[in-house]
Amino acid sequence: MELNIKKIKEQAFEEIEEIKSSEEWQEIRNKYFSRKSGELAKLIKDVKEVSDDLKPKFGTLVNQVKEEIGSALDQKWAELEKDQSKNLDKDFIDVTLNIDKYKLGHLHPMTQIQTELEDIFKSMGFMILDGPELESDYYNFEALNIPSWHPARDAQDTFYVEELPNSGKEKLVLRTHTSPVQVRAMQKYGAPLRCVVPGRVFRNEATDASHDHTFYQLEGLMIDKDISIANLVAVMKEMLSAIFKQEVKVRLRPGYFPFVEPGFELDFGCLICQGNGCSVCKQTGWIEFVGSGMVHPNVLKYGGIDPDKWSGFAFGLGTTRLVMMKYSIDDIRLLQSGDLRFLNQF
Ligand code: FA5
Repeated sequence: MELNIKKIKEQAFEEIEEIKSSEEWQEIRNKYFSRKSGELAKLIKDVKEVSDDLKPKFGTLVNQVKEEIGSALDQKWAELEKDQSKNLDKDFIDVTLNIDKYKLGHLHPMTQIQTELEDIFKSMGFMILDGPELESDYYNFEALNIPSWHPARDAQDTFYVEELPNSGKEKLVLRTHTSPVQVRAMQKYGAPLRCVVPGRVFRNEATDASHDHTFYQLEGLMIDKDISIANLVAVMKEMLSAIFKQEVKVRLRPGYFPFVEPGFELDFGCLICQGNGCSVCKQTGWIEFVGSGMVHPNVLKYGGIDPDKWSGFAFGLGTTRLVMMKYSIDDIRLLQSGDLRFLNQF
């Protein structure tokens, strides 16, 4: 009996020494401590079989071995836990690690400003509309009071799409401005009407630091009873102050556009020199920014709106120029260059 107890103790210690995982630990623990079939339970049964005078001796011995195996198992468990936390240290992921290498993209500065403008106008009750970039000659010119013989067509030369002979299709042009959506919106929604139309426009012209062949505009139109130039100025000031986060001065100069009467060029006070004169404002203290005016009665009629009952203002601002001013960009062509060294600055 004594020999058997010794053998089981040695075997248990050997097996505990070999344990590598919590699963193995559990297996060995069951092997010795299981109440029904465990090795120690078997030894206790054997003690019951021995003569009464030997029972205390073997009983004490079995309890002693039971304690020794139990504490060897406890010690092994502590070692396993320590190893596990060492492994966790090895697998640790530093979530604060600088991931500059994998830079996420971002919105183009044009899109950023366009979204900002849309939010500002939405807050003043304007709808955001869209129109076709490939536009009919009719909406781009005719319906804006610019018939085919009109000299104003020269100011906005564009790219014409060749018609198929006898196709009966409308003559198409790459739109030169966002103004064609004025008449489209009037026809669709009638009066009263408040909308802005952001979008891309095209002109057949030589490029320089402030002119591109493809650029962005935002058209604005407000038609209601008793609309006056004061409404136009108020809306422009509100929009500029929201974009530049400071109060901005505006001024109107007479300007000619066949689809407005009277027409204006609207300038704003240069924010780079605060109106004192610099190279950006060409020493004038003012930046040319928006074509605008009161919608011409003929255009209202093209849109199906009675000019005796309704009046309105319209404007077309150069969004690309606004972006240049906001971020002090000195060459418009950079914006469409696709050059990441430029774009990553925004
Ligand atoms: C027009 O396009 C008129 N449709 C604006 C208008 C709308 C007037 C409603 C009255 C009522 P203009 O050609 O001036 O106007 O262009 C408007 C703005 O677009 C300019 O003030 C300027 O900011 C911008 N712009 C014009 N040409 C270019 C160009 N080549 N490159 C970049 N921006 C330009």
